Amino acid sequence: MRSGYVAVIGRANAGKSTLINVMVGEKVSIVSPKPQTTRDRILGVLTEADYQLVFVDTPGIYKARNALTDMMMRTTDASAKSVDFILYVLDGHEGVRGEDFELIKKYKALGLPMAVAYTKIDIMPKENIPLDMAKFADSGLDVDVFPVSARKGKNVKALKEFLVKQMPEGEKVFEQDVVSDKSEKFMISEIMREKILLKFDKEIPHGIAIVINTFEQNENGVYEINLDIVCERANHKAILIGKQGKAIKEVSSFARQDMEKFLGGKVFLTTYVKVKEDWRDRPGLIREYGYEEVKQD
Ligand SMILES: Nc1nc2c(ncn2[C@@H]2O[C@H](COP(=O)(O)OP(=O)(O)OP(=O)(O)O)[C@@H](O)[C@H]2O)c(=O)[nH]1
Ligand SMILES: [Mg+2]
Repeated sequence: MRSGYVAVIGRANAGKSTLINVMVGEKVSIVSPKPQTTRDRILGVLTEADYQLVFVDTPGIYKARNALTDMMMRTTDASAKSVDFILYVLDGHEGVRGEDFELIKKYKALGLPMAVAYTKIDIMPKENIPLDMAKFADSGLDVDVFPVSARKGKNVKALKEFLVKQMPEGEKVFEQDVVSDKSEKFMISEIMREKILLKFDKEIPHGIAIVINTFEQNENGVYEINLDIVCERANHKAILIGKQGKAIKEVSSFARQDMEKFLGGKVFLTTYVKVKEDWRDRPGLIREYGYEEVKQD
């Protein structure tokens, strides 16, 4: 049996979470077209008869601008340590940048084996792929590069098989049926945040935290979920609620449908919008909203 941890690292919005979800075969991490979607270290576990791959999803690398993003960047750096392998994810359709080489060098310096997943090849001109591969060859970085499309599932199997071969011999770390280290409650709050990321623009989704007040199943088997959507400004609150509550109703309805799919049962969802000025710069509130720094273990 081969088993081990693969830290999945890269710039914000590169496609890390999408790739992990596809490899695990279940949605363990939310996805959106906006940077800084993932805020926590999330484990996604893939178990087969002869191997277990534990993917470590991480917050995308982004210029930190507040205490929360600062903490997210520390989480990413800590997550890259004490793993068996680092998979650097690069958005192929955006092209390889000098910054990517710098980051690959930085993580290579940790002394761990590493490869690159060059993703989103389904939405880019095919002729750019060999040009970028040549850039890698010229960079002098000795690293395997896998062009893939997580969305179309292209080359994902080859990448998976490669990763399995890189894992040490050993027993599984997680039981057969475990796909994530996160609780149902965590996933519920993430589903809510995902729908907000998808519906609202600019700073609004980035300034959101979700607080679950109630999460229980009543005698009829219905999940009763009550949560707060915390935003940073009174004008954000007005936009989140919308005219006659239209916006919040719509986003809550999308979230409820996904929660029902995830929990496999009916959900009764109530949402409230609250304002906490600049909570992303207030360590006490950051902690209260469930964001904890991951220390190297
Ligand atoms: N066309 C295409 N889109 C993709 C692919 N992989 C990811 N995306 C899209 O890219 C965007 C970002 O994907 P995520 O998986 O959230 O990216 P991430 O690297 O986890 O982002 P952060 O958590 O913000 O760092 C989403 O809109 C995805 O649907 C792919 O293979 N093809
Ligand atoms: Mg992500």
